[in-house]
Amino acid sequence: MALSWYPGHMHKASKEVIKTLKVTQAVIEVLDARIPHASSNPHFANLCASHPKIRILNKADLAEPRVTQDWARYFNKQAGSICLINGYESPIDAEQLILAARKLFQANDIPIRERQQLLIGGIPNVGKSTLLNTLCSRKLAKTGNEPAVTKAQQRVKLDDHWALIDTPGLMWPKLEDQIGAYRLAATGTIRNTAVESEDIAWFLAEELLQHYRHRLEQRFSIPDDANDAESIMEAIARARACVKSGGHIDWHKASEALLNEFRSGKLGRFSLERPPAETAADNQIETDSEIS
Ligand SMILES: Nc1nc2c(ncn2[C@@H]2O[C@H](COP(=O)(O)OP(=O)(O)OP(=O)(O)O)[C@@H](O)[C@H]2O)c(=O)[nH]1
Ligand SMILES: [Mg+2]
Repeated sequence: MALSWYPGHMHKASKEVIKTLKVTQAVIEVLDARIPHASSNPHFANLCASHPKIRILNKADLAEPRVTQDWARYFNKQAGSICLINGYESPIDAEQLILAARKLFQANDIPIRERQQLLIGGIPNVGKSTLLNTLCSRKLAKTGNEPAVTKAQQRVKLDDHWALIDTPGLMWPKLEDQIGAYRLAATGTIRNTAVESEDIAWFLAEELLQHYRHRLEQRFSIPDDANDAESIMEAIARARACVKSGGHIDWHKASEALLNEFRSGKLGRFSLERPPAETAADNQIETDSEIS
């Protein structure tokens, strides 16, 4: 079944975003560094198509550093776009953000007024409110490890000249790109109640088997002949004792185990997407042996 998740509050929140964009000259688009393409909301991109953007590749501590750098180069080449990398390992600070905003304004001939505001937008659970708290060095916005924590816009002053507006995470009505939708679900953007964890885990097992087999082998003792999602999930079930009475595999528990270990970073750092390549050779995703 096709994945989709567009609860009513997001429709309302997107109308509020449209209003705020009218009095905001630039936006901060927060992307998930593991899936920068899938985590870019096309509806939000349309709403702020004419606004210069600071793109933040967030949760960079969960992605492969070299691939994240490739994405940053890709976004920096786009007109009206500056890209910063942020994560728990090396968080950006207010000074860096203001410097980037000044550069963006200058490059786009936007006069820097006495007071400016930047709207922070993006999909749910990508770390927008955490970023705001980090930049302000105070816990001003509510955060949480589930999508749709922020329900209303919140404006905070970064300093005497710059303010930030945190917004609720937005999805869009129809997820045309279903691979992207599954990647969003795998990283925890879509509410658990809107997806079957087994579907998502099987999709993830296949993606990881293709590009990160070595990691799976190391963590879950995957047998050499395992070559499909079912055998991977079976090995995970055994490694994590997800077995019901009578020795039957508890597929649901095994799915939750894989998703939890992937989302928390216990399984390692993953980049599930690469930037569009200039040449076909650049576009190849490395296999484990090339990554290490
Ligand atoms: N590993 C890692 N986790 C992060 C990072 N930033 C945020 N998180 C976690 O991601 C989860 C979501 O963070 P929030 O800041 O609430 O995300 P949000 O985008 O505001 O989410 P909504 O308000 O639901 O749209 C929380 O569990 C954070 O601790 C990061 O840089 N690295
Ligand atoms: Mg939030």
